[in-house]
Amino acid sequence: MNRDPLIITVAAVGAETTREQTPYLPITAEEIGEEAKRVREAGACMIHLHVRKDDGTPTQDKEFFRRAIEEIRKRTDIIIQVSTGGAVWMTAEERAQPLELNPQMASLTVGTCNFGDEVFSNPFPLIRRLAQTMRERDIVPEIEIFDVGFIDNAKLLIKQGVLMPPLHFDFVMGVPGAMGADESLLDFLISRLPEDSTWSVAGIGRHEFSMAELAIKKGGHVRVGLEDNIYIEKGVLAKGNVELVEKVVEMAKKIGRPLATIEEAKKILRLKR
Ligand code: KMH
Ligand code: ZN
Repeated sequence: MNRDPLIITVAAVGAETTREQTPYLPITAEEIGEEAKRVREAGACMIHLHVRKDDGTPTQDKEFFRRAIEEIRKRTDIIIQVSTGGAVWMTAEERAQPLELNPQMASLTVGTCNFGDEVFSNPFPLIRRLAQTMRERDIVPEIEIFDVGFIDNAKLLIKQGVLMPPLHFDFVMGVPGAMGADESLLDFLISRLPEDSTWSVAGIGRHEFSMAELAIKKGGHVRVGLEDNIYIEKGVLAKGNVELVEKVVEMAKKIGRPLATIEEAKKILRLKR
């Protein structure tokens, strides 16, 4: 059994989850700062960050990111990974904005897929542009894999010199319109990764905890959070991101994976700062 330190990432806000769906969604910069502190204290090492306007509308506005990051940094040393995915209707210019703040890490989706009734559009020129900005600014990408062929896209981008291995991948499993979420698929994805890659799983909706358990057992890392799932169990809302993290911490304890410290996580993820 794998005993390597486990990185728990929290997708705390997202772009699609609403206050109507759950009253526990953090929206303002202060709420996000407080949530980051709580999940860090519960054992998470990284926050995958989206931000919202005060009315809850998702935005990639740099100033909203700046404020949220300030509030997070006032309270905790958690690793900050900004989203460059944003919401499906955003332009490439909008999506790139938070990179100007030189965060430690940023998400980078390497393909296009259906996303519910919408399309999450990531053509190669957009991916190349985001990847290049990240490289210029020493921002480490987390490669988001929503569908199987995205791994081949990542390999092509490595061959073209756009992405530099070793890379950290996140398998987003169970988005309606993209790949499903089960063990055989996870095993296949792991088998297709470029050498020396590290990986995590974000199980969407009801798949969140079953996929987290598999990831812990197989030596990967875990992403949970209200972006991906709002329930702690069937029909019961999680009272914030912290409950989701606590459930994964409990699992890790039972399975025997220690939680990564921030320093260990930075090393595993090969962060530059
Ligand atoms: N909101 C989704 C369309 C990312 O953050 O990089 C895309 C997303 C991925 O959340
Ligand atoms: Zn996201």
